[in-house]
Amino acid sequence: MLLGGFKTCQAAETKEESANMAKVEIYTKALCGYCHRARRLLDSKGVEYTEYDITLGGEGRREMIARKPDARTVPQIFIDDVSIGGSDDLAALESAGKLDALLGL
Ligand SMILES: N[C@@H](CCC(=O)N[C@@H](CS)C(=O)NCC(=O)O)C(=O)O
Repeated sequence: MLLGGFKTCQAAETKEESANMAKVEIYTKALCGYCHRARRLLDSKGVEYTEYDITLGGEGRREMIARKPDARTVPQIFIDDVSIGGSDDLAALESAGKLDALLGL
């Protein structure tokens, strides 16, 4: 009985967490220090994100430019489809104490 109740509780929390979790996407290139720095910050938060490696250009790069026409550098980070900029911008949001709310944490 007790075990059953505990399981139900866990399931509800998991569902709630994923409902609040933001969609995070990051366009990166290989050997990009700023990309590494951005990923490390996101990893430290334990959030899941989708990474598009555009080292070779192609469709991923075209898509990034379509979403953010003035993008000249990587990483380019999107949270819930809103461009938040690059690694410095991500770090600035963290320093300002605004990143967790954006990430739904
Ligand atoms: N201020 C930017 C700097 C990003 C940056 O300079 N990225 C380099 C790669 S590490 C870049 O995109 N260089 C131009 C290129 O690779 O086409 C940020 O914080 O994201």
